[in-house]
Amino acid sequence: MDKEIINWKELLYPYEQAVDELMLKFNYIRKEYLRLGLYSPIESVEGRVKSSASIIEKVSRKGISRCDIEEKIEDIAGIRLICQFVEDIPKVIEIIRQRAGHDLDIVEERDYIANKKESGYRSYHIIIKYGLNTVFGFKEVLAEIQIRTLAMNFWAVTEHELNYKYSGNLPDDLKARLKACAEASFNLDKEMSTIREELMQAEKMTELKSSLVNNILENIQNLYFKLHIEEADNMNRRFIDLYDDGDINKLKDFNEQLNIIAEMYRV
Ligand code: 0O2
Repeated sequence: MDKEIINWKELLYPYEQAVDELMLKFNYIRKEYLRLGLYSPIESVEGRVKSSASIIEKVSRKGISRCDIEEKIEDIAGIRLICQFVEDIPKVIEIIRQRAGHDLDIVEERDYIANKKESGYRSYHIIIKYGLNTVFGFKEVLAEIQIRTLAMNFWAVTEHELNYKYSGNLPDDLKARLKACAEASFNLDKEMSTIREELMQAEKMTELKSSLVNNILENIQNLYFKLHIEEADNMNRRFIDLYDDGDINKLKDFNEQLNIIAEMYRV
């Protein structure tokens, strides 16, 4: 292996700039969603520059020449985008893909969610090429964006710490327990998504019901105003019965009938 001294400060500085810029950009995406009163698929943004020790470890583990560090180590600059739900992940991937050719280029995508790693690790990785304007001119660096849920992140951080403590030699029983935890946390993600879907359906039904009720009441009131008192009374009684019954489809039918009657009296 080549033995020249590496000026780590010089080498890592552009990566610090890349991490700072990318974190700012992704935080602004989140802010913009919130400013518009929308749900943000990005829950939080993290970033780090790989330590020189960790780069050296990877270089020797992978047999990479030191002069190829910048070309072969793709995660010197690392960004982590944490999502609340699994279904947010494709949305975040799309946000990044749409920026390709603008302020970044996509080098490779690795789907460790569809194809989990042997350890149980799940995340979606996108390797990007990111352009920087430095004092010395334009420079492109590689960066790795990891997209994962809160549950995937909890697992990965814990497993990473344990691996560090055991210097990468986790005992077999611990490995097996961690794998089981990875499955449990993936099932938790799936269950949370189902619950969220049900909640959204319930919300939709509540919105539909309140818009139907508003329309019905407006039509009944208009009948009164136009002095079709008997008809209005009759409709009001039917509405109260249907409302108590709680069947949204009957309420929908009734709303349509009322719309027709309201149209008739409008002429
Ligand atoms: P750190 O501290 O995050 O920098 P590799 O051979 O796995 O080291 P490769 O093939 O170049 O690396 O890329 P890969 O596997 O797509 O992504 C590497 C990064 O993904 C790792 O960086 C971890 O952050 C994460 N990762 C990959 N596999 C696992 C895993 O089994 N468990 C956990 N907890 N994280 C994983 P580093 O350099 O390992 O660590």
